[in-house]
Amino acid sequence: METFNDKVSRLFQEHEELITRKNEPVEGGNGIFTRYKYPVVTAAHTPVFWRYDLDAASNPYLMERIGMNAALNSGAIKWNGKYLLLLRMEGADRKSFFAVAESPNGVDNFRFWDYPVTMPEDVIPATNVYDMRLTAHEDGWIYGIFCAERHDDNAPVGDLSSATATAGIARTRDLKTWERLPDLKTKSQQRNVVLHPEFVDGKYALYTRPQDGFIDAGSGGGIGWALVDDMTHAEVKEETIIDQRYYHTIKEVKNGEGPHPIKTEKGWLHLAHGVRACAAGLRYVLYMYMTALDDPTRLIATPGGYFMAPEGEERIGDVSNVLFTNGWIADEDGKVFIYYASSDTRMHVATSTVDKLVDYCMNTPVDGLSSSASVETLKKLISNNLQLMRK
Ligand code: M1P
Repeated sequence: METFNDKVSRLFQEHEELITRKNEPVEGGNGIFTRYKYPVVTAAHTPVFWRYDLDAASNPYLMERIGMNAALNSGAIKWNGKYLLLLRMEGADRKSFFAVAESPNGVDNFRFWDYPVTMPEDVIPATNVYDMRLTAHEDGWIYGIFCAERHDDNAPVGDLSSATATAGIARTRDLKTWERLPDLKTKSQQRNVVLHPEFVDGKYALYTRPQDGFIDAGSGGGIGWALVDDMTHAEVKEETIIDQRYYHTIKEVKNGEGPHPIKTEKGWLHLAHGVRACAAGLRYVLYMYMTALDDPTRLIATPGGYFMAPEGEERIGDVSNVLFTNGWIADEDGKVFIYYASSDTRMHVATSTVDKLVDYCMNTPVDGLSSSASVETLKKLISNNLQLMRK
């Protein structure tokens, strides 16, 4: 009969097999990026000692005591030669929290640090925190901006669902000890706020996403931009929309900046999410755009349509039909690791290069905003190709 210690050994062995499983690129694809066969981090990747009480006296049946529900929307950073994900973990109790997992190669062998992040709550405490964007800023700090969610105390008595979204801010020098800064002051609610890595006109620059309510981006217009004097008392005084939403596009209902943009010779390379509505609910896809180096508010490339949409098992999960990203890593050799979550459940990686992504942005036709415009764009490509093929 299997003893308690045998069961413990089995748990650790199965877990080790899972986290050390070699990941494989999926052959084929569209030439823009490469997906990988397995998710890089799931709830099951969390250490056994997070979920089980390993004391035979207090847990004779060796039952899971603290359930993990999902591993999703993760910030990312290259740190001491390792690929780090700052994960949004969600427990069975629906609370999200942050935890770091590191990999030697960016595509597999992600191993959690022993403890999750202790995020100081010496501001107005939040009920839930999630979706951190990491920015190693030129001021020397690593900033984490995330959504701090609180119950909306202005909601009618008995309404336990209404909430508010605010940008929480913290900074660190080692990704272990965090200093909490006051939340971002803005006129509207905010989610998907991201810090630009460089000073602009001597100020900190933020990508924002003004929204009418907790869920509804409404009149917010799109991805905004704001300059801020001081991150220790960050306040958005003026906000301009730099990436607008349009009717009948992949970002008709909402959009939001992903990770901070990557600086390239041709401009700032952006990755974002766009949301449309359909009979099945909301559909979240990833899209890209580029802005000018001399003016990061000026769009210079707006490839039409989505860059990545949910496929296969990615389409199913806690919130189905969702791809979401808030982390990528550009290596010194130009390789880019795009970390994305599917259906608010698990984390994946896709790889590409800076050159390919810039080419994608510069040469993918823009969205002409109507069926007839799309047909004209398609006809142009077909006709050029037919001429080439007949030569
Ligand atoms: O459920 C999909 C996503 O919904 C929200 O994103 P947005 O604010 O753009 O609608 C966030 O709650 C995000 O965490 C979640 O993945």
